[in-house]
Amino acid sequence: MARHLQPYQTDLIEQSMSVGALKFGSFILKSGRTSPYFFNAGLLSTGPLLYTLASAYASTISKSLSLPSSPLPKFDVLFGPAYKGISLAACTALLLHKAHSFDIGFAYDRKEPKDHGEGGSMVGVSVEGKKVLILDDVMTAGTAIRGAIDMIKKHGGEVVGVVLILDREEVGKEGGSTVKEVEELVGGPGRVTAILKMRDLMAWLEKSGQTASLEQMQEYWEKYGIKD
Ligand code: OMP
Repeated sequence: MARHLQPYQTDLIEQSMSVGALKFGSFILKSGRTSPYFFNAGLLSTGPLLYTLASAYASTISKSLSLPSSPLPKFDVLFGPAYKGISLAACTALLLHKAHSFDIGFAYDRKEPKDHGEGGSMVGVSVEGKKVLILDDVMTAGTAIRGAIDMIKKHGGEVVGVVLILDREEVGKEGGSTVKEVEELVGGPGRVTAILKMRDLMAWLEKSGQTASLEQMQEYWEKYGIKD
């Protein structure tokens, strides 16, 4: 059955394409894999683009929480890992308040701990004793997310979920699903959600008749896509 894309997903794909944040071609990833596509969230850097992105994050979170048997519990703090996660989490906390009436805190980390003033490596509301949702850009093998989970645990917070722009739906080094591995760390199935998945990008390519890119994506999926 054809995959149905929500308007906010199509908007995000098309606006990302228009500024080169989503590209199809040949790219070497952090994991060393050669990928036929790359998503660079750092290029979503105008007011209108940030609005599109934060609205999509807020809709994804709100939709996930409103499911009758939501796997994602209510949370207290939205955490954006440095650097890219910081502005994205700030904008999303604002949108969650404005458009969905959520009252949540916002926090982020410093890559270089501060040794004067208030000091430390965490900024924003304290995560201690709180339920924390991590917001990040892209997940491939889960290295970046695992670092953020460890950081929050070290500061006494409980990570209850992860929300991403793009879940690349890839297998990890051991051959298992990265999402499943990360879900195990944050409370079980359904705790990792994403605005877009690799299969959404393939559905969009198919709908827009970009067959050459779609074929390369299908080849990559055969090699590194999750088997479910
Ligand atoms: P993992 O840490 O392996 O999950 O890779 C996620 C990170 O890879 C992201 O935070 C980015 O730094 C980078 N990345 C992208 O930004 N976009 C992509 O499409 C792919 C990657 C990547 O290198 O895997």
